Amino acid sequence: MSTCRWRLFSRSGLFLLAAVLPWLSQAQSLAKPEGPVILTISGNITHKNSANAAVFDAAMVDALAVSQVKTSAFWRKGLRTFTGPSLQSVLALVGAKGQSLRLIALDNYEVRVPVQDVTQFNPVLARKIDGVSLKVKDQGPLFLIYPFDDLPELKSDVYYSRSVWHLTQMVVE
Ligand SMILES: Nc1nc2c(c(=O)[nH]1)N[C@H]1C(S)=C(S)[C@@H](COP(=O)(O)O)O[C@H]1N2
Ligand SMILES: [Mo]
Repeated sequence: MSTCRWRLFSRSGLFLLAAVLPWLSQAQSLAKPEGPVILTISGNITHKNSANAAVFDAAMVDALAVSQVKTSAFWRKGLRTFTGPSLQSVLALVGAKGQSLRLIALDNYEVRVPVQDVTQFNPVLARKIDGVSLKVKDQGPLFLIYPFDDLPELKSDVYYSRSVWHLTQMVVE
Protein backbone atom coordinates (compact mmCIF):
# COMPACT_ATOMS: atom_id res chain seq x y z
CA MET A 1 0.00 0.00 0.00
CA SER A 2 1.41 3.41 -0.89
CA THR A 3 1.82 5.88 1.93
CA CYS A 4 -1.01 7.90 0.50
CA ARG A 5 -3.41 4.99 0.32
CA TRP A 6 -2.41 3.86 3.83
CA ARG A 7 -3.19 7.33 5.14
CA LEU A 8 -6.58 7.19 3.52
CA PHE A 9 -7.19 3.75 4.93
CA SER A 10 -6.17 4.60 8.48
CA ARG A 11 -8.20 7.78 8.28
CA SER A 12 -11.36 5.97 7.27
CA GLY A 13 -10.59 3.38 9.96
CA LEU A 14 -10.53 6.16 12.53
CA PHE A 15 -13.77 7.55 11.22
CA LEU A 16 -15.31 4.14 11.50
CA LEU A 17 -14.07 3.81 15.07
CA ALA A 18 -15.43 7.24 15.92
CA ALA A 19 -18.80 6.20 14.53
CA VAL A 20 -18.92 2.85 16.27
CA LEU A 21 -17.51 3.72 19.71
CA PRO A 22 -20.54 5.63 21.03
CA TRP A 23 -22.75 2.78 19.85
CA LEU A 24 -20.54 0.23 21.61
CA SER A 25 -20.55 2.10 24.90
CA GLN A 26 -24.31 2.66 24.56
CA ALA A 27 -24.77 -1.09 24.22
CA GLN A 28 -23.12 -1.53 27.59
CA SER A 29 -24.91 1.29 29.36
CA LEU A 30 -28.56 2.05 29.90
CA ALA A 31 -30.51 3.62 27.09
CA LYS A 32 -32.47 6.79 27.83
CA PRO A 33 -36.22 6.68 28.27
CA GLU A 34 -38.26 8.12 25.41
CA GLY A 35 -41.68 7.81 27.01
CA PRO A 36 -42.93 8.60 30.53
CA VAL A 37 -40.72 7.19 33.28
CA ILE A 38 -42.42 4.31 35.14
CA LEU A 39 -39.49 3.19 37.30
CA THR A 40 -36.72 5.15 39.02
CA ILE A 41 -33.88 3.37 40.80
CA SER A 42 -31.52 5.47 42.91
CA GLY A 43 -29.13 5.05 45.80
CA ASN A 44 -26.19 2.68 45.68
CA ILE A 45 -26.11 1.82 41.97
CA THR A 46 -23.27 2.01 39.46
CA HIS A 47 -25.22 2.28 36.16
CA LYS A 48 -27.23 5.46 35.72
CA ASN A 49 -28.83 7.19 32.77
CA SER A 50 -29.76 10.42 34.50
CA ALA A 51 -28.00 12.61 37.06
CA ASN A 52 -28.72 10.46 40.10
CA ALA A 53 -30.72 7.48 38.99
CA ALA A 54 -31.49 4.78 36.50
CA VAL A 55 -34.83 5.64 34.93
CA PHE A 56 -36.99 3.37 32.76
CA ASP A 57 -39.94 3.95 30.51
CA ALA A 58 -42.39 1.12 29.82
CA ALA A 59 -40.63 0.08 26.59
CA MET A 60 -37.29 -0.26 28.42
CA VAL A 61 -38.84 -2.47 31.10
CA ASP A 62 -40.71 -4.54 28.53
CA ALA A 63 -37.50 -5.12 26.54
CA LEU A 64 -35.93 -6.98 29.49
CA ALA A 65 -35.97 -10.76 29.79
CA VAL A 66 -39.26 -11.94 31.22
CA SER A 67 -39.66 -14.09 34.31
CA GLN A 68 -42.86 -15.79 35.30
CA VAL A 69 -44.53 -16.53 38.62
CA LYS A 70 -47.66 -18.66 38.50
CA THR A 71 -49.41 -18.44 41.83
CA SER A 72 -52.49 -17.53 43.72
CA ALA A 73 -52.08 -14.11 45.26
CA PHE A 74 -53.86 -12.09 47.93
CA TRP A 75 -55.17 -9.44 45.47
CA ARG A 76 -56.75 -11.59 42.75
CA LYS A 77 -59.04 -14.61 42.62
CA GLY A 78 -57.60 -17.96 41.57
CA LEU A 79 -54.33 -18.94 39.97
CA ARG A 80 -52.64 -16.18 37.99
CA THR A 81 -49.55 -15.84 35.84
CA PHE A 82 -47.46 -12.79 36.70
CA THR A 83 -44.79 -11.83 34.17
CA GLY A 84 -42.09 -9.19 34.01
CA PRO A 85 -38.39 -8.87 34.73
CA SER A 86 -37.15 -10.48 37.90
CA LEU A 87 -36.18 -8.00 40.58
CA GLN A 88 -32.78 -9.69 40.55
CA SER A 89 -32.21 -8.95 36.84
CA VAL A 90 -33.17 -5.29 37.23
CA LEU A 91 -30.87 -4.84 40.21
CA ALA A 92 -28.03 -6.46 38.25
CA LEU A 93 -28.71 -4.18 35.29
CA VAL A 94 -28.24 -1.03 37.38
CA GLY A 95 -25.30 -2.45 39.32
CA ALA A 96 -27.07 -2.34 42.67
CA LYS A 97 -24.90 -2.80 45.74
CA GLY A 98 -26.59 -2.80 49.10
CA GLN A 99 -28.29 -4.66 51.90
CA SER A 100 -31.81 -3.40 51.54
CA LEU A 101 -34.21 -1.74 49.16
CA ARG A 102 -36.72 0.95 49.88
CA LEU A 103 -39.68 0.31 47.62
CA ILE A 104 -41.95 3.29 47.07
CA ALA A 105 -45.34 3.27 45.37
CA LEU A 106 -47.55 5.83 43.67
CA ASP A 107 -49.85 5.94 46.70
CA ASN A 108 -46.77 6.81 48.82
CA TYR A 109 -46.77 3.37 50.37
CA GLU A 110 -43.19 2.52 51.31
CA VAL A 111 -41.58 -0.64 52.60
CA ARG A 112 -38.05 -1.87 53.16
CA VAL A 113 -37.08 -5.20 51.65
CA PRO A 114 -33.84 -7.05 52.48
CA VAL A 115 -31.81 -7.72 49.32
CA GLN A 116 -31.57 -11.31 50.53
CA ASP A 117 -35.19 -11.80 49.40
CA VAL A 118 -33.98 -11.42 45.84
CA THR A 119 -31.73 -14.47 45.86
CA GLN A 120 -33.85 -16.43 48.31
CA PHE A 121 -37.26 -16.04 46.62
CA ASN A 122 -36.64 -14.51 43.18
CA PRO A 123 -39.69 -12.20 43.17
CA VAL A 124 -40.84 -10.79 39.85
CA LEU A 125 -41.55 -7.18 38.95
CA ALA A 126 -44.84 -8.00 37.32
CA ARG A 127 -45.86 -5.93 34.30
CA LYS A 128 -48.62 -8.29 33.25
CA ILE A 129 -51.17 -10.60 34.82
CA ASP A 130 -52.31 -13.43 32.51
CA GLY A 131 -50.74 -11.55 29.61
CA VAL A 132 -52.63 -8.31 30.27
CA SER A 133 -50.53 -5.22 30.98
CA LEU A 134 -50.98 -3.67 34.39
CA LYS A 135 -52.31 -0.15 34.13
CA VAL A 136 -52.24 2.13 37.13
CA LYS A 137 -55.93 1.30 37.71
CA ASP A 138 -54.96 -2.40 37.93
CA GLN A 139 -52.30 -1.73 40.60
CA GLY A 140 -49.59 -1.14 37.97
CA PRO A 141 -47.26 -0.01 36.52
CA LEU A 142 -45.26 -2.63 38.44
CA PHE A 143 -46.27 -5.10 41.11
CA LEU A 144 -43.66 -7.02 43.09
CA ILE A 145 -44.87 -10.61 43.32
CA TYR A 146 -43.32 -13.41 45.36
CA PRO A 147 -43.90 -17.08 44.40
CA PHE A 148 -46.44 -17.48 47.20
CA ASP A 149 -47.67 -20.95 46.20
CA ASP A 150 -44.15 -22.41 45.93
CA LEU A 151 -43.23 -21.54 49.49
CA PRO A 152 -46.04 -21.47 52.06
CA GLU A 153 -43.85 -19.38 54.40
CA LEU A 154 -44.39 -16.51 51.94
CA LYS A 155 -48.10 -16.46 52.72
CA SER A 156 -47.63 -14.14 55.64
CA ASP A 157 -48.12 -10.45 56.23
CA VAL A 158 -44.34 -9.93 56.09
CA TYR A 159 -44.24 -10.83 52.39
CA TYR A 160 -47.67 -9.49 51.54
CA SER A 161 -46.45 -6.16 52.89
CA ARG A 162 -43.37 -6.38 50.62
CA SER A 163 -45.53 -7.12 47.58
CA VAL A 164 -45.76 -3.52 46.55
CA TRP A 165 -48.30 -2.65 43.88
CA HIS A 166 -48.17 0.77 42.09
CA LEU A 167 -44.40 0.37 42.43
CA THR A 168 -42.46 3.24 40.81
CA GLN A 169 -39.33 3.86 42.88
CA MET A 170 -36.55 1.84 44.43
CA VAL A 171 -33.71 3.14 46.57
CA VAL A 172 -30.76 0.80 47.03
CA GLU A 173 -29.22 1.16 50.50
N1 LIG B 1 -48.83 0.39 46.75
C1 LIG B 1 -49.16 -0.31 47.83
N2 LIG B 1 -48.74 -1.57 47.93
C2 LIG B 1 -49.07 -2.31 49.03
C3 LIG B 1 -49.80 -1.74 50.08
C4 LIG B 1 -50.25 -0.39 49.92
O1 LIG B 1 -50.95 0.18 50.77
N3 LIG B 1 -49.90 0.29 48.78
N4 LIG B 1 -50.07 -2.49 51.23
C5 LIG B 1 -49.20 -3.62 51.47
C6 LIG B 1 -49.66 -4.46 52.57
S1 LIG B 1 -49.27 -3.95 54.15
C7 LIG B 1 -50.31 -5.63 52.35
S2 LIG B 1 -50.71 -6.69 53.60
C8 LIG B 1 -50.70 -6.00 51.00
C9 LIG B 1 -52.18 -6.09 50.93
O2 LIG B 1 -52.66 -4.82 51.24
P1 LIG B 1 -53.81 -4.20 50.32
O3 LIG B 1 -55.04 -4.92 50.64
O4 LIG B 1 -53.86 -2.76 50.72
O5 LIG B 1 -53.37 -4.38 48.90
O6 LIG B 1 -50.25 -5.08 49.97
C10 LIG B 1 -49.01 -4.46 50.21
N5 LIG B 1 -48.66 -3.61 49.11
MO1 LIG C 1 -50.30 -5.52 55.54
